[in-house]
Amino acid sequence: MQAEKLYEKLSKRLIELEKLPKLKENKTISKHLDEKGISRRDFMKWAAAITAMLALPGTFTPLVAKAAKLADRLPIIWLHMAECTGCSESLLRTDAPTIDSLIFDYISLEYHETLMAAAGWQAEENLENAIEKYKGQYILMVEGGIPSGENAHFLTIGGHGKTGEQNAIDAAEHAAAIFAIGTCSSYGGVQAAIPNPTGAVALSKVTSKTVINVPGCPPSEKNIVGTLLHYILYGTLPALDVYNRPKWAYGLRIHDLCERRGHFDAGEFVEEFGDEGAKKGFCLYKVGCKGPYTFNNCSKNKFNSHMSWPIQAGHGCIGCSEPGFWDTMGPFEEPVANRLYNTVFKGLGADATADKIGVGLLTVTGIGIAAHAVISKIKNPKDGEE
Ligand code: FSX
Ligand code: SF4
Ligand code: F3S
Repeated sequence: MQAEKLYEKLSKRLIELEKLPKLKENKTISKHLDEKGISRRDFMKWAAAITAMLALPGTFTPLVAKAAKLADRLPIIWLHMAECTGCSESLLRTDAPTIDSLIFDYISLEYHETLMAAAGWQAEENLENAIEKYKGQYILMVEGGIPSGENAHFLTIGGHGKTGEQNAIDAAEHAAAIFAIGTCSSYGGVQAAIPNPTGAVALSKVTSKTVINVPGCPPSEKNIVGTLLHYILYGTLPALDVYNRPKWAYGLRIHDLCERRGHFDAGEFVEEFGDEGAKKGFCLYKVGCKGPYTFNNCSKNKFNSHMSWPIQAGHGCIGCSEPGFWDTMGPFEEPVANRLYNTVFKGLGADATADKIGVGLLTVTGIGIAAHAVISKIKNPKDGEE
């Protein structure tokens, strides 16, 4: 769609949203941010960054800012299943709250087990009331894998002892949009690792409705907030990849966005942790980096108030936003080498060296790294495996 037409469409959507009542007695977002010491200038800088992240032209920044202001018009129900709560923590527990985490303070979070004061019977009633009151309007966000079928009892919640699976099914039924937050909810996660004793599955396995996956263990706060703002802006689902991940966030591989990529192309690798190559910031492929098989934008968004990300910190990517990574990407500090694995590159497991990985991936993705890979082969006499 042409930019002007899209601008018009999104503006109209926001005008409609603006007519909806505020769901809680909120201060304006400017006042909310002001009280936390965040200036309007910082807010607009943040809106510009989100605009770029959502692959929209810079002229859309005022629309993104407005979408953030209207974030209190849509009710959100956030359920916890089997997980570590790291996804919520990624968003909420920063020492100096970022604008992303403050947006979550500001939205109308009707139900969130970690944050609410209610417990037991009262919590259960709150959930039922929120579903009833906002039928067909609420956004459902679910964190955690879901013990299912005959194992569903492994996750039993609340006064009436409902299973997590039943809660997820009931909440999904009347949701306007459904987001699986984190790898556990997107694909089952750590509790679904072999032998999966609780029969944990992805949210998409317990509902027939479309689920947008926002994986990562945990996902970055920007990907969580970006997903929400995208929905506020468009009111429709984003373009998705084969695993139902938004393409704006998961369209490229870690390897394509990596600051160490130049070293991969030049055949400069860390051979073991702590060596000279590690000190020089060389590529981590040989110490297990799974960046070539993992789709996410971590290098752009980073974690801990956007401070760092795994590869910047000196460890390879462990593939945490791919399905079944606990089983398929390990051992985490060894290269994939000759093992088979089960990502979108299924069957590409016969790669013995980093150079071959480059060539192998080229045939699948068409991304032009063959020339570099061939050059690095020639230039890399220390690589004796060939
Ligand atoms: Fe899973 Fe979220 Fe990993 Fe943890 O709860 S994606 S275990 S970071 O936190 O679901
Ligand atoms: Fe970066 Fe890992 Fe790719 Fe090396 S293998 S360039 S460290 S993503
Ligand atoms: Fe996960 Fe790899 Fe990013 S391990 S956090 S997808 S760098």
